Amino acid sequence: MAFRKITPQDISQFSNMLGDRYVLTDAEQLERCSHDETEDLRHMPEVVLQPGTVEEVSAVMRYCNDRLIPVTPRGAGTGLSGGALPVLGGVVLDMKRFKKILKVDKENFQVTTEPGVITQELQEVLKSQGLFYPPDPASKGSCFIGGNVSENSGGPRAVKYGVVKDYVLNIEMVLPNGDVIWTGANVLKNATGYNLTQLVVGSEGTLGVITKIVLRLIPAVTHDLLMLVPFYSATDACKAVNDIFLAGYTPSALEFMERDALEWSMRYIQSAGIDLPPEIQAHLLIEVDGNRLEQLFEDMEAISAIMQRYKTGEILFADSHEQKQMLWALRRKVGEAVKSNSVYKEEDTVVPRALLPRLLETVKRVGQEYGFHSVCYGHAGDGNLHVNIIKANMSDEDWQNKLPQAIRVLFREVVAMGGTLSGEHGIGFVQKSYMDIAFNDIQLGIMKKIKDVFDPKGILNPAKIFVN
Ligand code: 2HG
Ligand code: ZN
Repeated sequence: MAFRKITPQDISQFSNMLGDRYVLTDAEQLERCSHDETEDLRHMPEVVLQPGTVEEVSAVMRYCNDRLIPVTPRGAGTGLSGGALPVLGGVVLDMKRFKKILKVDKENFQVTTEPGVITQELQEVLKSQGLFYPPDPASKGSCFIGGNVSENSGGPRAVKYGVVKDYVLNIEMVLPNGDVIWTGANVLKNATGYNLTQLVVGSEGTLGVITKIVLRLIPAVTHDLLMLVPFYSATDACKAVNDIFLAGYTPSALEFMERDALEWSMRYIQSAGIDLPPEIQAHLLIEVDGNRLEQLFEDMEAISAIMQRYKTGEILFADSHEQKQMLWALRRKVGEAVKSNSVYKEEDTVVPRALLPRLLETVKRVGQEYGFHSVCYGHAGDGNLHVNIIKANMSDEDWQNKLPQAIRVLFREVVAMGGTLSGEHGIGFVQKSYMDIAFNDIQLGIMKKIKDVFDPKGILNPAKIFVN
């Protein structure tokens, strides 16, 4: 589909719809919306529009759909697969004005929110009312709940509480032609027609613009314990993960960090952090939570005994809120620390959990064969390993041409293990060329037909998820 460039007439029409102050063409705003947190990619929009109501979103979509102007929806711009990049120019639809928590229905354990609410702020408002919304992406302090729904985000607590999709009951969204629909109903069980809600969750802003979200909540949990277990071998750390579940325990978080990940994060946040003897190659950060503290101590004792079946260093039990905060800061800042340290490529591999040791060994073997260093960390409890490939002294030529071959080899081995390309960061723009490894033409054909049903002119978030 040949898209049309934006004209001065379009700009004046957008001003009529939204008001001048919400039609942004200045260099600073265009630059702000030209990137998200994905590596160092830039694609400039022609205009940034900031609608404030569903009706305004609908008017903009109808106008752009009729004139073949591409529209890229944007939340907080914390995405890691280029989902918010206006790769074909056109409009960035900045949803930051949709920042109201519309209704907390305590009795039904539900909340109705607009998409531009910061995830952690939503969680804190709910916690003050004894309600818990668990999904906690590393970027929770800045990411929008709408972006979390669009990417079906995860985070450390997914291992016990699940991911975003497990909490979304209903979505109001604006279709590319301007029609406004709800996808489901505000009920905990729903076997009525196709599940449009779950189809939209994780659709990366390619099927419609989310304007309201109804989330399921659970009762707040009162206690948690945290420990950091050092391992002499990174593979052993990965092996120890599944032993915990086989022994009947489900931690509320089970994070893996290679030595470099922790070391770089300590340097990045200038935290004295923790003692890191040279023989230690990896750590597991393990949390248990619940309402009976004595049970948690028993569980933690049992889990640390399981860990000590392997060669471990001195286990650090976080015995204060501050120490817990410090350990979580070290874990949550790894991504930023890597980004600040080097040009990198982030792969969000995921395999059946018991195969995590084999995944780590595969990453390191492919790195040997193709000459790249990797810093690995992530949600070991989900079998989800973030592989940060570090450019370091790799030539630009190899970085551009040889590395994609290495990534294809890695993804083919991941899929052969029963895994897939992304556990939580999505496909967006940067992973789309690998989709043929995970899906055949029939499967990709079905996905593209679904996209055509929602967006027959292909104007919404174009050039994402699929190669063509
Ligand atoms: C995490 O688990 C994030 O830390 C990855 O999902 C963050 O790669 C990043 O920047
Ligand atoms: Zn993650």
